[in-house]
Amino acid sequence: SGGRRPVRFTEPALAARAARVLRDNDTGAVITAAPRLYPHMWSWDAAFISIGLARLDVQRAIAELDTLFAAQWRNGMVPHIVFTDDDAYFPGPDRWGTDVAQDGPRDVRTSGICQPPVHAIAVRRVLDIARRSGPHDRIDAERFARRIWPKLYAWHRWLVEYRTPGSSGLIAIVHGWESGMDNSPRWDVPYDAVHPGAALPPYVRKDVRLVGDPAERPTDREYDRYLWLIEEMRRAGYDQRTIVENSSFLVGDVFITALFAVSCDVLLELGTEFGQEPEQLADLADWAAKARAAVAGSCHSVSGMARDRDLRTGRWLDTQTIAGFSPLLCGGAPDDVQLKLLSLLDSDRWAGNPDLLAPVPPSVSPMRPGFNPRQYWRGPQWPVVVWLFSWAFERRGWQDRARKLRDGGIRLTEDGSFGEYYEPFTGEPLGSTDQSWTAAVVLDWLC
Ligand code: 9YW
Repeated sequence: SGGRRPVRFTEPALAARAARVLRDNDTGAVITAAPRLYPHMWSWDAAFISIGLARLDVQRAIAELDTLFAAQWRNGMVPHIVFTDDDAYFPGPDRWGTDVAQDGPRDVRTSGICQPPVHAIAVRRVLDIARRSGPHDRIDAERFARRIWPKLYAWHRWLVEYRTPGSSGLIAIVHGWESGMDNSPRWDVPYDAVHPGAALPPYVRKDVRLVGDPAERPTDREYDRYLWLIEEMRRAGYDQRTIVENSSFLVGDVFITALFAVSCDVLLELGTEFGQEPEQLADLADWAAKARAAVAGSCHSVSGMARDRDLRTGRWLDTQTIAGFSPLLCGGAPDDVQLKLLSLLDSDRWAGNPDLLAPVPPSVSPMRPGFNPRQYWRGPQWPVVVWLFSWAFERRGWQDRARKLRDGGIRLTEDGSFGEYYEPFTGEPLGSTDQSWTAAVVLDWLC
Protein backbone atom coordinates (compact mmCIF):
# COMPACT_ATOMS: atom_id res chain seq x y z
CA SER A 1 0.00 0.00 0.00
CA GLY A 2 1.56 3.34 1.03
CA GLY A 3 -0.99 5.19 -1.06
CA ARG A 4 1.05 5.24 -4.25
CA ARG A 5 -0.70 4.58 -7.53
CA PRO A 6 1.99 4.00 -10.12
CA VAL A 7 -0.28 2.38 -12.70
CA ARG A 8 -2.90 3.96 -14.96
CA PHE A 9 -4.52 1.54 -17.35
CA THR A 10 -5.94 2.64 -20.69
CA GLU A 11 -9.70 2.18 -20.96
CA PRO A 12 -9.56 -1.03 -23.05
CA ALA A 13 -7.00 -2.57 -20.69
CA LEU A 14 -9.07 -1.53 -17.68
CA ALA A 15 -12.21 -3.10 -19.19
CA ALA A 16 -10.33 -6.34 -19.86
CA ARG A 17 -9.12 -6.45 -16.27
CA ALA A 18 -12.63 -5.76 -14.94
CA ALA A 19 -14.01 -8.61 -17.03
CA ARG A 20 -11.35 -10.89 -15.61
CA VAL A 21 -12.28 -9.98 -12.04
CA LEU A 22 -15.88 -11.03 -12.68
CA ARG A 23 -14.77 -14.28 -14.30
CA ASP A 24 -12.31 -15.05 -11.49
CA ASN A 25 -14.97 -14.43 -8.82
CA ASP A 26 -17.41 -16.78 -10.55
CA THR A 27 -17.78 -20.01 -8.56
CA GLY A 28 -19.91 -21.45 -11.34
CA ALA A 29 -23.02 -20.95 -9.22
CA VAL A 30 -22.64 -17.31 -8.15
CA ILE A 31 -20.25 -14.44 -8.55
CA THR A 32 -19.02 -13.75 -5.05
CA ALA A 33 -18.94 -10.14 -3.85
CA ALA A 34 -15.17 -10.37 -3.33
CA PRO A 35 -12.68 -13.22 -3.58
CA ARG A 36 -11.72 -13.75 0.09
CA LEU A 37 -13.51 -11.23 2.26
CA TYR A 38 -17.03 -11.88 0.89
CA PRO A 39 -17.37 -15.43 -0.50
CA HIS A 40 -21.17 -15.28 -0.90
CA MET A 41 -23.82 -13.48 -2.95
CA TRP A 42 -24.94 -10.11 -1.56
CA SER A 43 -28.26 -8.70 -2.68
CA TRP A 44 -27.39 -5.27 -4.00
CA ASP A 45 -23.97 -6.42 -5.16
CA ALA A 46 -25.70 -9.03 -7.34
CA ALA A 47 -27.76 -6.27 -8.96
CA PHE A 48 -24.70 -4.22 -9.91
CA ILE A 49 -22.77 -7.35 -10.90
CA SER A 50 -25.53 -8.32 -13.33
CA ILE A 51 -25.19 -4.91 -15.00
CA GLY A 52 -21.46 -5.48 -15.55
CA LEU A 53 -22.08 -9.07 -16.67
CA ALA A 54 -24.60 -7.94 -19.27
CA ARG A 55 -21.69 -6.31 -21.09
CA LEU A 56 -19.95 -9.70 -21.29
CA ASP A 57 -22.67 -12.31 -21.39
CA VAL A 58 -26.39 -11.54 -21.12
CA GLN A 59 -27.22 -15.15 -20.16
CA ARG A 60 -24.85 -15.00 -17.23
CA ALA A 61 -26.32 -11.67 -16.09
CA ILE A 62 -29.81 -13.17 -16.14
CA ALA A 63 -28.62 -16.26 -14.25
CA GLU A 64 -27.18 -14.09 -11.48
CA LEU A 65 -30.48 -12.29 -10.86
CA ASP A 66 -32.41 -15.56 -11.13
CA THR A 67 -30.18 -17.04 -8.43
CA LEU A 68 -30.81 -14.11 -6.13
CA PHE A 69 -34.56 -14.22 -6.65
CA ALA A 70 -34.64 -17.98 -6.16
CA ALA A 71 -33.67 -17.12 -2.57
CA GLN A 72 -36.52 -14.60 -2.17
CA TRP A 73 -38.51 -15.25 0.99
CA ARG A 74 -42.13 -16.30 0.64
CA ASN A 75 -43.26 -13.00 2.14
CA GLY A 76 -41.41 -11.12 -0.62
CA MET A 77 -38.17 -10.13 1.11
CA VAL A 78 -35.01 -10.41 -0.94
CA PRO A 79 -32.37 -11.47 1.59
CA HIS A 80 -29.14 -9.53 1.95
CA ILE A 81 -26.91 -12.60 1.67
CA VAL A 82 -27.42 -15.86 -0.21
CA PHE A 83 -24.85 -18.21 1.27
CA THR A 84 -22.51 -20.46 -0.67
CA ASP A 85 -20.94 -23.31 1.29
CA ASP A 86 -17.75 -21.34 1.93
CA ASP A 87 -17.24 -20.75 5.66
CA ALA A 88 -14.65 -17.96 5.52
CA TYR A 89 -17.19 -15.22 6.35
CA PHE A 90 -18.71 -14.36 9.71
CA PRO A 91 -21.62 -14.24 10.50
CA GLY A 92 -22.45 -17.28 8.39
CA PRO A 93 -25.76 -19.17 8.07
CA ASP A 94 -25.53 -20.94 11.43
CA ARG A 95 -25.14 -17.68 13.30
CA TRP A 96 -28.06 -16.17 11.40
CA GLY A 97 -30.15 -19.25 12.08
CA THR A 98 -32.89 -18.29 9.65
CA ASP A 99 -33.91 -21.94 9.31
CA VAL A 100 -36.44 -21.16 12.07
CA ALA A 101 -38.16 -18.54 9.88
CA GLN A 102 -41.67 -19.35 8.66
CA ASP A 103 -41.17 -17.36 5.49
CA GLY A 104 -37.65 -18.42 4.57
CA PRO A 105 -36.81 -20.10 1.27
CA ARG A 106 -36.61 -23.89 1.32
CA ASP A 107 -33.60 -24.79 -0.77
CA VAL A 108 -30.99 -22.18 0.13
CA ARG A 109 -29.62 -20.61 3.28
CA THR A 110 -29.80 -16.84 3.60
CA SER A 111 -29.39 -14.04 6.11
CA GLY A 112 -32.56 -12.60 7.66
CA ILE A 113 -32.43 -8.94 6.60
CA CYS A 114 -32.53 -7.06 3.29
CA GLN A 115 -30.48 -4.49 1.34
CA PRO A 116 -31.30 -1.48 -0.87
CA PRO A 117 -33.90 -2.16 -3.60
CA VAL A 118 -31.83 -1.53 -6.73
CA HIS A 119 -32.90 -4.70 -8.55
CA ALA A 120 -35.48 -3.16 -10.87
CA ILE A 121 -32.76 -0.74 -11.97
CA ALA A 122 -30.53 -3.70 -12.78
CA VAL A 123 -33.23 -5.52 -14.75
CA ARG A 124 -33.90 -2.35 -16.78
CA ARG A 125 -30.20 -1.93 -17.50
CA VAL A 126 -29.68 -5.57 -18.48
CA LEU A 127 -32.67 -5.35 -20.80
CA ASP A 128 -31.42 -2.16 -22.45
CA ILE A 129 -27.94 -3.62 -22.97
CA ALA A 130 -29.37 -6.88 -24.33
CA ARG A 131 -31.57 -5.04 -26.81
CA ARG A 132 -28.53 -3.36 -28.26
CA SER A 133 -26.43 -6.49 -28.33
CA GLY A 134 -28.50 -8.63 -30.71
CA PRO A 135 -31.81 -10.41 -31.39
CA HIS A 136 -31.11 -13.51 -29.27
CA ASP A 137 -30.05 -11.50 -26.25
CA ARG A 138 -33.06 -9.26 -26.73
CA ILE A 139 -35.53 -12.14 -26.75
CA ASP A 140 -33.92 -13.76 -23.70
CA ALA A 141 -33.83 -10.53 -21.75
CA GLU A 142 -37.45 -9.71 -22.57
CA ARG A 143 -38.58 -13.16 -21.42
CA PHE A 144 -36.53 -12.71 -18.29
CA ALA A 145 -37.94 -9.24 -17.56
CA ARG A 146 -41.49 -10.59 -17.87
CA ARG A 147 -40.71 -13.55 -15.67
CA ILE A 148 -38.99 -11.59 -12.90
CA TRP A 149 -41.45 -8.69 -12.83
CA PRO A 150 -43.92 -10.29 -10.36
CA LYS A 151 -41.02 -11.12 -8.04
CA LEU A 152 -39.81 -7.54 -8.14
CA TYR A 153 -43.32 -6.35 -7.45
CA ALA A 154 -43.59 -8.72 -4.45
CA TRP A 155 -40.26 -7.42 -3.13
CA HIS A 156 -41.44 -3.81 -3.41
CA ARG A 157 -44.75 -4.70 -1.81
CA TRP A 158 -42.90 -6.31 1.11
CA LEU A 159 -41.05 -3.05 1.73
CA VAL A 160 -44.32 -1.13 1.82
CA GLU A 161 -46.24 -3.70 3.82
CA TYR A 162 -43.67 -4.35 6.53
CA ARG A 163 -41.24 -1.47 6.39
CA THR A 164 -43.19 1.77 6.34
CA PRO A 165 -44.25 2.02 9.98
CA GLY A 166 -45.37 5.35 11.40
CA SER A 167 -46.11 8.48 9.46
CA SER A 168 -42.75 9.62 8.05
CA GLY A 169 -43.24 7.57 4.89
CA LEU A 170 -39.56 6.60 5.00
CA ILE A 171 -38.64 2.98 4.49
CA ALA A 172 -37.40 1.58 7.77
CA ILE A 173 -34.35 -0.55 8.37
CA VAL A 174 -33.86 -2.80 11.40
CA HIS A 175 -30.08 -3.19 11.04
CA GLY A 176 -27.37 -0.86 9.71
CA TRP A 177 -26.37 -3.63 7.28
CA GLU A 178 -29.70 -3.20 5.53
CA SER A 179 -28.63 0.27 4.44
CA GLY A 180 -25.60 -1.15 2.66
CA MET A 181 -23.59 1.57 4.44
CA ASP A 182 -22.90 -0.54 7.50
CA ASN A 183 -20.98 1.77 9.84
CA SER A 184 -21.89 5.13 8.35
CA PRO A 185 -22.08 7.90 10.98
CA ARG A 186 -25.74 8.08 9.88
CA TRP A 187 -26.37 5.25 12.36
CA ASP A 188 -24.22 6.37 15.31
CA VAL A 189 -27.06 7.86 17.34
CA PRO A 190 -29.50 4.95 16.91
CA TYR A 191 -26.72 2.43 17.56
CA ASP A 192 -25.98 4.19 20.86
CA ALA A 193 -29.34 2.87 22.02
CA VAL A 194 -28.46 -0.73 21.13
CA HIS A 195 -27.16 -2.44 24.25
CA PRO A 196 -25.79 -5.91 23.62
CA GLY A 197 -27.11 -8.19 26.36
CA ALA A 198 -25.10 -10.68 28.40
CA ALA A 199 -26.81 -13.34 26.32
CA LEU A 200 -24.87 -12.34 23.20
CA PRO A 201 -23.20 -15.61 22.18
CA PRO A 202 -19.41 -15.29 21.84
CA TYR A 203 -17.98 -14.92 18.35
CA VAL A 204 -14.75 -14.41 16.45
CA ARG A 205 -14.56 -11.93 13.59
CA LYS A 206 -12.98 -13.08 10.35
CA ASP A 207 -13.14 -9.85 8.34
CA VAL A 208 -10.35 -8.05 10.24
CA ARG A 209 -7.82 -10.72 9.26
CA LEU A 210 -8.58 -10.36 5.57
CA VAL A 211 -7.83 -6.66 5.02
CA GLY A 212 -4.48 -4.90 5.08
CA ASP A 213 -5.30 -2.90 8.19
CA PRO A 214 -8.15 -3.76 10.61
CA ALA A 215 -8.71 0.00 11.09
CA GLU A 216 -10.28 0.02 7.59
CA ARG A 217 -13.15 -2.07 9.01
CA PRO A 218 -15.83 -1.33 11.65
CA THR A 219 -14.74 -1.61 15.30
CA ASP A 220 -15.43 -4.52 17.69
CA ARG A 221 -17.84 -2.32 19.59
CA GLU A 222 -19.81 -1.84 16.38
CA TYR A 223 -19.73 -5.57 15.69
CA ASP A 224 -21.16 -6.36 19.13
CA ARG A 225 -24.17 -4.26 18.23
CA TYR A 226 -24.50 -5.79 14.76
CA LEU A 227 -24.50 -9.25 16.31
CA TRP A 228 -26.87 -8.29 19.08
CA LEU A 229 -29.48 -7.15 16.57
CA ILE A 230 -29.20 -10.52 14.83
CA GLU A 231 -29.70 -12.18 18.20
CA GLU A 232 -32.90 -10.20 18.73
CA MET A 233 -34.20 -11.24 15.32
CA ARG A 234 -33.38 -14.89 15.87
CA ARG A 235 -35.31 -14.78 19.09
CA ALA A 236 -38.25 -13.28 17.24
CA GLY A 237 -38.10 -16.21 14.82
CA TYR A 238 -37.54 -13.69 12.03
CA ASP A 239 -41.14 -12.61 12.23
CA GLN A 240 -41.19 -9.20 10.53
CA ARG A 241 -44.00 -7.64 12.55
CA THR A 242 -42.35 -8.59 15.82
CA ILE A 243 -38.99 -7.30 14.67
CA VAL A 244 -40.31 -3.94 13.49
CA GLU A 245 -42.25 -3.59 16.72
CA ASN A 246 -39.50 -4.54 19.15
CA SER A 247 -36.01 -4.39 17.69
CA SER A 248 -33.72 -1.92 19.42
CA PHE A 249 -32.88 -0.34 16.06
CA LEU A 250 -35.56 1.10 13.76
CA VAL A 251 -34.56 3.93 11.45
CA GLY A 252 -36.21 5.53 8.42
CA ASP A 253 -33.50 5.33 5.73
CA VAL A 254 -33.74 8.23 3.30
CA PHE A 255 -31.27 6.79 0.78
CA ILE A 256 -33.20 3.52 0.51
CA THR A 257 -36.43 5.49 0.25
CA ALA A 258 -35.04 7.49 -2.70
CA LEU A 259 -33.81 4.34 -4.43
CA PHE A 260 -37.18 2.75 -3.81
CA ALA A 261 -38.96 5.71 -5.43
CA VAL A 262 -36.91 5.53 -8.59
CA SER A 263 -37.01 1.72 -8.65
CA CYS A 264 -40.81 1.90 -8.49
CA ASP A 265 -40.73 4.28 -11.48
CA VAL A 266 -38.60 1.84 -13.42
CA LEU A 267 -40.75 -1.14 -12.46
CA LEU A 268 -43.83 0.80 -13.51
CA GLU A 269 -42.29 1.51 -16.92
CA LEU A 270 -41.38 -2.15 -17.38
CA GLY A 271 -44.78 -3.30 -16.19
CA THR A 272 -46.52 -0.93 -18.58
CA GLU A 273 -44.44 -2.20 -21.47
CA PHE A 274 -45.12 -5.84 -20.60
CA GLY A 275 -48.83 -5.38 -19.87
CA GLN A 276 -48.90 -6.19 -16.15
CA GLU A 277 -52.05 -5.83 -14.02
CA PRO A 278 -53.36 -2.23 -13.87
CA GLU A 279 -53.87 -2.43 -10.08
CA GLN A 280 -50.25 -3.36 -9.58
CA LEU A 281 -49.12 -0.56 -11.85
CA ALA A 282 -51.27 1.84 -9.84
CA ASP A 283 -49.66 0.58 -6.63
CA LEU A 284 -46.21 1.34 -8.01
CA ALA A 285 -47.21 4.88 -8.98
CA ASP A 286 -48.64 5.41 -5.53
CA TRP A 287 -45.59 3.97 -3.72
CA ALA A 288 -43.22 6.07 -5.83
CA ALA A 289 -45.14 9.27 -5.06
CA LYS A 290 -45.24 8.55 -1.35
CA ALA A 291 -41.55 7.65 -1.16
CA ARG A 292 -40.60 10.77 -3.10
CA ALA A 293 -42.69 12.94 -0.78
CA ALA A 294 -41.04 11.33 2.24
CA VAL A 295 -37.58 12.10 0.85
CA ALA A 296 -38.53 15.72 0.12
CA GLY A 297 -40.13 16.01 3.57
CA SER A 298 -36.89 14.98 5.26
CA CYS A 299 -34.83 17.88 3.91
CA HIS A 300 -33.22 20.20 6.44
CA SER A 301 -34.64 23.72 6.19
CA VAL A 302 -31.21 25.39 6.05
CA SER A 303 -28.78 22.94 4.42
CA GLY A 304 -31.36 21.26 2.20
CA MET A 305 -29.82 17.88 3.00
CA ALA A 306 -32.14 14.91 3.31
CA ARG A 307 -32.18 13.16 6.67
CA ASP A 308 -32.77 9.76 8.16
CA ARG A 309 -35.13 9.52 11.08
CA ASP A 310 -34.79 7.51 14.25
CA LEU A 311 -38.22 5.90 14.43
CA ARG A 312 -37.77 4.82 18.05
CA THR A 313 -37.29 8.39 19.31
CA GLY A 314 -38.97 10.30 16.45
CA ARG A 315 -35.82 12.42 15.99
CA TRP A 316 -34.26 13.50 12.72
CA LEU A 317 -30.65 12.43 12.29
CA ASP A 318 -28.63 15.39 11.11
CA THR A 319 -25.31 13.73 10.30
CA GLN A 320 -24.13 14.98 6.92
CA THR A 321 -23.23 12.10 4.65
CA ILE A 322 -23.63 11.19 1.00
CA ALA A 323 -27.19 10.09 1.83
CA GLY A 324 -28.08 13.77 2.27
CA PHE A 325 -28.08 14.02 -1.54
CA SER A 326 -30.85 11.42 -1.88
CA PRO A 327 -33.35 13.89 -3.42
CA LEU A 328 -31.00 14.23 -6.39
CA LEU A 329 -31.46 10.52 -7.08
CA CYS A 330 -35.24 10.51 -7.17
CA GLY A 331 -36.29 14.14 -7.69
CA GLY A 332 -39.35 15.63 -6.05
CA ALA A 333 -37.67 18.20 -3.82
CA PRO A 334 -38.59 21.88 -4.39
CA ASP A 335 -36.37 23.68 -6.94
CA ASP A 336 -34.57 25.82 -4.39
CA VAL A 337 -33.67 22.76 -2.31
CA GLN A 338 -32.43 20.93 -5.37
CA LEU A 339 -30.26 23.89 -6.40
CA LYS A 340 -28.84 24.09 -2.91
CA LEU A 341 -27.95 20.41 -2.99
CA LEU A 342 -26.34 20.64 -6.41
CA SER A 343 -24.14 23.54 -5.40
CA LEU A 344 -23.25 21.79 -2.14
CA LEU A 345 -22.29 18.69 -4.11
CA ASP A 346 -20.00 20.78 -6.34
CA SER A 347 -18.47 22.68 -3.42
CA ASP A 348 -15.21 22.05 -1.56
CA ARG A 349 -17.26 20.31 1.12
CA TRP A 350 -17.97 17.47 -1.27
CA ALA A 351 -16.99 16.49 -4.82
CA GLY A 352 -15.38 19.88 -5.50
CA ASN A 353 -12.84 19.53 -2.72
CA PRO A 354 -9.52 20.45 -4.41
CA ASP A 355 -7.57 17.81 -2.49
CA LEU A 356 -9.54 14.86 -3.86
CA LEU A 357 -7.76 12.65 -6.40
CA ALA A 358 -11.03 12.15 -8.29
CA PRO A 359 -13.90 14.68 -8.18
CA VAL A 360 -16.58 12.30 -6.90
CA PRO A 361 -18.39 12.54 -3.57
CA PRO A 362 -16.88 10.68 -0.61
CA SER A 363 -19.17 8.78 1.79
CA VAL A 364 -18.80 11.59 4.35
CA SER A 365 -17.82 15.23 3.76
CA PRO A 366 -14.05 15.72 4.17
CA MET A 367 -14.87 18.93 6.09
CA ARG A 368 -16.93 17.13 8.71
CA PRO A 369 -15.40 16.37 12.12
CA GLY A 370 -15.08 12.61 12.42
CA PHE A 371 -14.39 12.18 8.71
CA ASN A 372 -11.96 9.28 8.40
CA PRO A 373 -10.45 8.94 4.91
CA ARG A 374 -9.53 5.28 5.45
CA GLN A 375 -12.44 3.75 7.31
CA TYR A 376 -15.16 2.04 5.34
CA TRP A 377 -18.36 4.14 5.24
CA ARG A 378 -16.87 6.97 7.34
CA GLY A 379 -15.05 8.83 4.57
CA PRO A 380 -13.76 6.76 1.61
CA GLN A 381 -15.21 6.98 -1.90
CA TRP A 382 -17.26 3.99 -3.10
CA PRO A 383 -17.40 3.55 -6.90
CA VAL A 384 -20.78 1.87 -6.75
CA VAL A 385 -22.33 4.90 -5.05
CA VAL A 386 -20.79 7.12 -7.71
CA TRP A 387 -22.38 4.85 -10.33
CA LEU A 388 -25.82 5.26 -8.74
CA PHE A 389 -25.59 9.03 -8.86
CA SER A 390 -24.25 9.03 -12.43
CA TRP A 391 -27.02 6.66 -13.54
CA ALA A 392 -29.69 8.76 -11.81
CA PHE A 393 -28.32 12.01 -13.23
CA GLU A 394 -28.37 10.59 -16.73
CA ARG A 395 -31.94 9.47 -16.23
CA ARG A 396 -32.85 12.95 -15.05
CA GLY A 397 -31.39 14.43 -18.22
CA TRP A 398 -28.30 15.90 -16.58
CA GLN A 399 -25.88 14.51 -19.14
CA ASP A 400 -22.92 16.74 -18.23
CA ARG A 401 -23.15 15.89 -14.58
CA ALA A 402 -23.55 12.20 -15.32
CA ARG A 403 -20.49 12.32 -17.56
CA LYS A 404 -18.42 14.13 -14.94
CA LEU A 405 -19.20 11.50 -12.33
CA ARG A 406 -18.46 8.70 -14.76
CA ASP A 407 -15.11 10.27 -15.67
CA GLY A 408 -14.33 10.77 -11.97
CA GLY A 409 -15.24 7.16 -11.28
CA ILE A 410 -12.80 6.02 -13.98
CA ARG A 411 -10.10 8.30 -12.58
CA LEU A 412 -10.64 6.70 -9.18
CA THR A 413 -10.45 3.13 -10.44
CA GLU A 414 -7.99 3.31 -13.33
CA ASP A 415 -5.21 1.78 -11.21
CA GLY A 416 -6.94 -1.54 -11.98
CA SER A 417 -7.10 -2.82 -8.39
CA PHE A 418 -10.93 -2.68 -8.20
CA GLY A 419 -10.83 -1.68 -4.57
CA GLU A 420 -13.88 -2.04 -2.38
CA TYR A 421 -13.45 1.64 -1.42
CA TYR A 422 -10.80 4.31 -1.93
CA GLU A 423 -8.86 6.81 0.16
CA PRO A 424 -10.16 10.06 -1.37
CA PHE A 425 -6.92 12.09 -1.38
CA THR A 426 -4.44 9.46 -2.56
CA GLY A 427 -6.78 7.06 -4.35
CA GLU A 428 -5.33 4.16 -2.41
CA PRO A 429 -7.60 1.10 -2.71
CA LEU A 430 -8.88 -0.06 0.70
CA GLY A 431 -10.76 -3.05 2.10
CA SER A 432 -10.87 -5.82 -0.50
CA THR A 433 -9.36 -5.67 -3.97
CA ASP A 434 -10.92 -7.37 -7.01
CA GLN A 435 -14.30 -6.41 -5.58
CA SER A 436 -16.95 -7.61 -8.05
CA TRP A 437 -19.31 -4.64 -7.97
CA THR A 438 -16.45 -2.21 -8.51
CA ALA A 439 -15.38 -4.17 -11.58
CA ALA A 440 -19.01 -4.29 -12.75
CA VAL A 441 -19.66 -0.56 -12.60
CA VAL A 442 -16.34 0.18 -14.28
CA LEU A 443 -17.34 -2.17 -17.11
CA ASP A 444 -20.65 -0.40 -17.46
CA TRP A 445 -18.89 2.96 -17.61
CA LEU A 446 -16.42 1.77 -20.21
CA CYS A 447 -18.73 0.03 -22.66
C1 9YW B 1 -19.70 -6.75 5.59
C2 9YW B 1 -20.59 -6.82 -0.05
C3 9YW B 1 -21.05 -5.95 1.10
C4 9YW B 1 -21.88 -4.75 0.63
C5 9YW B 1 -22.14 -3.78 1.77
C6 9YW B 1 -20.83 -3.42 2.43
C7 9YW B 1 -20.11 -4.68 2.90
C8 9YW B 1 -20.48 -6.64 4.32
O1 9YW B 1 -19.88 -5.52 1.80
O2 9YW B 1 -20.83 -5.32 3.92
O3 9YW B 1 -19.62 -7.82 6.18
O4 9YW B 1 -19.11 -5.75 6.01
O5 9YW B 1 -21.02 -2.51 3.48
O6 9YW B 1 -22.81 -2.64 1.27
O7 9YW B 1 -23.08 -5.19 0.09
O8 9YW B 1 -19.87 -6.05 -0.97
